[in-house]
This record gives sequence, C-alpha cells and structure tokens, in this order.
Amino acid sequence: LGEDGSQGWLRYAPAAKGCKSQQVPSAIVALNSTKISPVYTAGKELQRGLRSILGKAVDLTTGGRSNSSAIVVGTVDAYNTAYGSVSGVEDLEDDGYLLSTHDGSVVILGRNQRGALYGAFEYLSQVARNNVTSGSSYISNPQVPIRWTNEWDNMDGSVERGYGGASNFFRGGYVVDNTTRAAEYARLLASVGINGVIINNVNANATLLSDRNVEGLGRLADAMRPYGVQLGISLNFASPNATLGTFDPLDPKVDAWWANITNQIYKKVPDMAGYLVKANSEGQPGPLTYNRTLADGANMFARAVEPHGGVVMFRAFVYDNHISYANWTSDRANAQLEFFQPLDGKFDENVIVQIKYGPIDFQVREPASPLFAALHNTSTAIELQVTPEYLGQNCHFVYLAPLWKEILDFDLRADNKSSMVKDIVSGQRFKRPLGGYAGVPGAGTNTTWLGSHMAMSNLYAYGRLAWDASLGSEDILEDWTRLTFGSDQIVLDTINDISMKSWPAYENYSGNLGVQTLTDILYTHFGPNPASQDNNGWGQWLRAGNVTIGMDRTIENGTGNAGNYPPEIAEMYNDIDKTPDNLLLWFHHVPYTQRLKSSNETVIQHFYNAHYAGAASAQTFVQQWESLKGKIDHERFEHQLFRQTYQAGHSLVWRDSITQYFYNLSMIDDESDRVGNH
Ligand code: GCW
Repeated sequence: LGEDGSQGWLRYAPAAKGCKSQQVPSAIVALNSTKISPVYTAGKELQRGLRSILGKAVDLTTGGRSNSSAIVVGTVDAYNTAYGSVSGVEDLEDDGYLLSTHDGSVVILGRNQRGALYGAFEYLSQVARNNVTSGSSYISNPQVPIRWTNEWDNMDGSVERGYGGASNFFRGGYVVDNTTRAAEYARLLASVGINGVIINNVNANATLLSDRNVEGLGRLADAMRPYGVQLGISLNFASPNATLGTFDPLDPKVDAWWANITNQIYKKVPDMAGYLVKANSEGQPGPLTYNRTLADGANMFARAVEPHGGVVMFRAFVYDNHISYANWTSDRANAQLEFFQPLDGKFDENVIVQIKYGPIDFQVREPASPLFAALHNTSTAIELQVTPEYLGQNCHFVYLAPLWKEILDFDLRADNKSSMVKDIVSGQRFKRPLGGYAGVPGAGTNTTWLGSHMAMSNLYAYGRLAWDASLGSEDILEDWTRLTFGSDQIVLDTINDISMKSWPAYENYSGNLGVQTLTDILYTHFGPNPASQDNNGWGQWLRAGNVTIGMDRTIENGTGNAGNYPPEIAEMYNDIDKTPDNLLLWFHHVPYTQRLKSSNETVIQHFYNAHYAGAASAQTFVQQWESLKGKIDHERFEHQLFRQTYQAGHSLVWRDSITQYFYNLSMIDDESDRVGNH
C-alpha cells in the first residue's frame, strides 16, 4: 500500500485484527442505477472499499429486495418506488445524504444521486476508521451549493503554481486523450463533497474553445460525471476578438458569439457547471478596455449560460499592478472594494463574485477581505489556495485549515450584526440564493497529486470545510490521518503536533506581524527576499526603512483601508492600540522600537525572536517525523523525511537572511546577541 499515492486518503487499508468484528454486509443494492450514474459508482465504491478493508467480497445489484444485512444506496425517489415511502428525509437537501445503520443493515439516501454517493463515501470513511455507530441515523447537508476546485492548468501542459507535476487535463495545446487521471481525481474530490472542477487556468487561452478542445471537454466531463463532478472552464475575455475584431461586452455581435460557443459546449457537456472569469487583472483583458463595468462583463457570460442552468464565477481579484510607491495613500488592498462595491446589486442572479480570502493575495497572514461585508445584493464565494504558493510550495509543510478557519470564522460585523465570513459565503447572512467555495489545489500528474503526501491533508480539509465550515481543524486532520496513515496513536499525535505547529512556524520565519510576506514577490514567491517588496508597482509593500516599517492603512493618515471594514472592525484596525499584534504591520507604520501588546517585545526584537523560534520548530519537525520510522510504510516515511529535512535547512536560511536584513536596516542589536556585531 505504501507506493500507491494516487489513492490519496482513499486507501481502504485492511482493518487491524481487532477491528474485523465490524459487521460485514452481505449485499449492496445500488438502486435503479445505470453504469455511469453516481449511484452505481457508490455501489462499486462500497464493493471495492469493503473488499479492501474487511477482506470480504460483497455482491452488487441494482434492484431487488433489501435483506437485513444489505447496504441500500440510492435516491429517496428510487427508494420510495422500490420499498415504499421512507420517513425522516424531510430535511434532506440537494447533495445531502441520510446515513442510517441498524443491526447490520445500512441505508444511504440522497435527495439526488450525488448525495447518495457522498453518503457512501462517508460510510466507507467510517468503516475505514472503524467508527461506524450502529443504531444511528442522521442527515448531513452541505452548507453551500458551489464546492469547486479551480485548476490552474495551462493548455501547454504546465500547471501555474502547481508543485505536483504536469497537467492532468492538457498536453501540447489540447485536452488529453486519456481521461483516467481525470476520473481518479474526480473520485478523490467526490469523496469530500466537491462537485465542480474548473479545469483550466484563470489566465485562460482562447484556443480552449477550438472544435477539437470542445470535443475534449466532453471527454473529460464524461470521465468525471460518474462521480457527480461537473466540469467548468475559465475563459479568456477577449476570445471573440480573433473573429470579430472586438470583445466589447455590450456589442450584440459579441453577445451572440458567446451564446453560440456556449451552446456548442453544452452540446458536448450538457451539465457544464459554468464559467470562471479573471478579467482586467494582471494583464488579462476585460470590459474596462471598452469603458464598460465589470458587471457588464460578468453579465454577458451570465446571459450565455443562463438557459443551460450554468453559473458564472467572476473573480474579484482585480487590481492595478503599476501603482505608485511614492504615493503614501496608494494601496492595492483597496482595489477590490473600489471596483466591486459600486456594482453591488448589478450582477445577474447566476453570477457569483469570487473573492480571495484576504485583500492582497494568499499571504501567510491577511485580514479577511472587507469585500465580503460590502456586497449585500450579490452572491459571493471565497477563494482559498490549497497549493501553497507563498507558503513553501510543498518543500515546506503547512497545514492550512487553521488559516482558513481563522478567516471563515472572522466576524466582520456588517451592520453591527454577526457576519462571519462563512455565513456570508453560504448565502445565509445576506439571504443570497448562491454562494460557495473555490479551492486552488495545483494538482498534477505526480502520484501524490500535489507533490507531497502530507499536502493532501490540505485538499482533504478544503473539501470538508466547503461542506461544513464549522468542523474543527484538528478533527478534520485526525480523520485524514487515520485514513492515510492508520490509527497508531503515536502517528496520530505526531502528525497532529507537526501540522498544528506548521503555520505558526512558517509565519514566524516568512512573515511577521501582518507584514504580508517576506518571500521573493517578483518571480518565485519562494524563499527570503524582503528587498523585492518595496519600490515597485505590485503593492505588496513593507515600507521598511531604517527607522520604521509597515503599511499605514489608517483612515486619517494612511491609505484609508481600515475604513473599508464595517464600523466596529474599522475602529479596531484603525486604532494601533486595538489592532491585534499579528496584523500590526498590515495596518500601521511603526518604529522598529514599537512595543507589542501581547509580549512587550519591540517589533525588531520580535522579528529576531520569531525567526529563531520558527526555525527551531522546523528542526524539531524532523526529529518528530523520524520517530515515525517503522510506524508508517518506508516509502512515505522517506518521502516526507526528505521534505522535512529540506525545510529544516531552508528555515535556517530564512532565519539568517531575514534577521540580518533587518539588522542591516535598523542597526538595532538583538537582545539575545544572536544578530548584530558582537
Ligand atoms: O498571486 C497571483 C499568482 C498568479 C495567479 C494570480 C491569480 C493565476 O502569483 O500565478 O495567476 O495570483 O490568482 O490570478
């Protein structure tokens, strides 16, 4: 089992001896299913899982009477037709499942087929973790309809910000012929409730829409459909330009062009989920070229997919990357609110504005984006980066669920009422019909999918949180670890400890006190390069001088960004005495000698201390991982040991270069004599 990483957490490892007592059902009935339907997939998956975990071959049928020790899986309607009306399903929603286990008989029902499949995966997860509670019956509904991934796969076969190899979907400009990986990927995603995949990069290429590629989209959608995963695509806004010489969203010719190509795609992919659009950002074309609004642009696509039931995810990541460093009040963090707040209510009903979790760009620490609280008449989704672009690129390990939870649980206090980000993107807070989650995994052809076995806890956690953001980071991690590495208590404790310390450790050496990031921002987004932050148009500024550091985002003296938040939050961030230390330099420009509220350290001393502490943690991760020798299979043990060892070494490079850099700037000695001229 050690070698085959492509199963991810769906390993179905044989149960330990003591667990063999688990009741083994004698048959599986996948109600009324045809070979390519999610319910049939559920039946096959149950068969495969039980064979592998419990060592038992169980028959699969698609109808007939259920006997007392069978697993029946299907939709509520199919169940009612076969066995008469089932009770207790009133609260079951689309994609949700009922899971009921009584004396060896198991009933798994969905309102739709996809829900039944999710219930089957949940049951198998419980069997694999030896955690089936007999005599229980419960319903689980997802909090949001949109639980998608955004793959940043380029048509040349590369994956932008991906650290797990080449694209699973494209090669040499075309959709791949072999769709096995697409199906395997859909299986993994379905097992954690993900129901849509945007298969190509937001920096999109118009040739995706060629006849040959549209044909290919049909092939990929066919491969993923048995898992209930719908395909969607990213579009290049200027695609009609080559034929029409224009891409003005208010030109009827352009509208007709999109309607036509959309119809062509739906012929091949009748259940296409929708479009994702990055417009007027980082060199991508968009409606602003024609002096049209971003809503004009989004609604053009919305009209095209509306007759087919599709949605448009329109990215809020719009900003000017040539802003003036010389201007104290310029601020990239203000751009999204400036562009989108005036458009609130102007988007069609099937448009969802997709917002990165923070106002800049997947930094190690950001406040929640104020845009979540500013759109009351627009459906929104949160964009999370599973691929750790600024967070060590899978050469360092960072378990991301705690970072995401901090944002999702943040209360933005819109209109002085409870307004947690998770309740906004679920549609609940502002009573929006749509809402959701978009995660960027960076998956590739590597057998580990993401380039590291441990990184898969992030993909797993992403799916689980998109289903239910109230889940705890440690609970999710424990489920993942049991499924991935088994239930040895030392393995569970060690992986928990490394994972939960991983974000603080990485923050300690790669970005402190809300300084955004200290990585190289111009090229790699990897490794220390604090000098790359300032004096350019990108707006990821430290504003680090000889005496002071930090972005002044106050209302009176700075960029005004603190004022983008609802009043209670604005008051907190605008006031240096109320701003949490971990966002001090995000909102305030202070002397290196400024003291922190929590520790009474000065800012510069905190930089020194945090770098030593973070690098020290990275050293202990190696020893901790080494303690797992013999407790997990050799191959995965070695694979991760290599990465932890690299991280430990690189954390020293981080520590020494950052502390030296800030010593050179400030000429303030380290109180502990580690940095400076001694
Ligand atoms: O942070 C930037 C990334 C780009 C990415 C962009 C985006 C896909 O460095 O690689 O482009 O964000 O999210 O659009």
